[in-house]
Amino acid sequence: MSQSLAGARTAAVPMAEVVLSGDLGRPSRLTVPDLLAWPQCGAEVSFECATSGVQRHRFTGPLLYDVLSAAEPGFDPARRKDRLRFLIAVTGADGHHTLLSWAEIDPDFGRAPVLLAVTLDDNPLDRAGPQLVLPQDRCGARYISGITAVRVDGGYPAWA
Ligand SMILES: Nc1nc2c(c(=O)[nH]1)N[C@H]1C(S)=C(S)[C@@H](COP(=O)(O)O)O[C@H]1N2
Ligand SMILES: [Mo]
Repeated sequence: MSQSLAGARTAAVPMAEVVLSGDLGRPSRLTVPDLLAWPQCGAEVSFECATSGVQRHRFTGPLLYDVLSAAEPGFDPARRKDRLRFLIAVTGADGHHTLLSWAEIDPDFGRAPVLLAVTLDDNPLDRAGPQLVLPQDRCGARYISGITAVRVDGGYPAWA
């Protein structure tokens, strides 16, 4: 096969991208290789699935907190109370989604070491897209795979 044909085949399977949007000074689109730019953490986790029982996996990737902090959320970092209004919505390719509070992953509050995983059991997630890893969760339902969008929203409470 010619070089150009091989290249065309590779290009035909687009690399997954995560759209970072919302109340951010620096919104962006990130591929899994882009996520290697942050310090990588590892997590050996087990979680229970309501339908398939207990699963154990090893994940690596950057902290969600680090990636979102670099995108400059629209709060004053010096004012801790300002951060408490912020929510993080994470969406998978199949539409499965969940919400986290900013405070849940903030080192001044919940300090949950939530990852945007780029490997699952030593396999890269370049094509599938990153997976949300929440070592503190007993249940697997928030381990969203094939993440396509992460939206940060500081509009809560809506009645303020
Ligand atoms: N995108 C996406 N991620 C998902 C789900 C899903 O339906 N869609 N299911 C969740 C649930 S309920 C569990 S238990 C874990 C592990 O699911 P698996 O056994 O299908 O891998 O993935 C989570 N991540
Ligand atoms: Mo599940």
